[in-house]
Amino acid sequence: MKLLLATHNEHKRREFERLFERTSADGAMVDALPDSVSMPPEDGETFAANALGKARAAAAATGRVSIADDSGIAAAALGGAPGVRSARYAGEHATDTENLEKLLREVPAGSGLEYVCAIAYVDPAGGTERVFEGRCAGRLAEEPRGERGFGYDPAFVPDDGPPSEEGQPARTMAELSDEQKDAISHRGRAARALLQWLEGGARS
Ligand code: ITT
Repeated sequence: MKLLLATHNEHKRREFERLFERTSADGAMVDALPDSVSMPPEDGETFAANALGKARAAAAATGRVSIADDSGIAAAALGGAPGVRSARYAGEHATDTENLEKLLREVPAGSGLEYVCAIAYVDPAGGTERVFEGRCAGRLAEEPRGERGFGYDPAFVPDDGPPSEEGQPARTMAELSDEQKDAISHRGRAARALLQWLEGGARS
């Protein structure tokens, strides 16, 4: 089974490819979205609404079964912001670095964070639509660390990450291996829920 992945974010695409490769018992795979397919504005109030908008647009443009990811970070100190606005936190065309720097300026170190990911599944032929959600709790690092991952990962210390070396601070998501991130990440959890549903044969 091949699903069209409605994202223009290369980091997300790579994470989905490896999550599907490692998790799918039936060899389900994701195909990249053609550049010609444009995504709708992300103006929903929830991750689920935005993910559904992207998956529906890809399914309508191609006629293919499509999935989309809408994700972000919620800071307790900001009442849950930036949330669905995480990609545009520091401005409409902000880079990952600008967004990360703004979070480090505005949120106290050690305060609570949560990553959230909604994955929408849309089958245009059968009319089936589903949304799967995954979360990962953590807190803001004292300073950014690590070269792996993307986005807010250098500032995000997951609560259930692997133990750090003696005398070293707890590891950020950007200091984890791909396998370690996938095991606890919001996207890993949502993708496994999707695959379990797909491969359980309950697709109607
Ligand atoms: P598409 O809409 O094309 O999928 P996007 O980058 O615009 O790509 P979103 O609107 O879902 O995606 O925005 C997600 C934001 O949350 C973006 O700022 C990411 O950097 C951040 N984010 C999501 N998952 C993350 C992760 O696993 N690690 C770090 N940051 C993440």
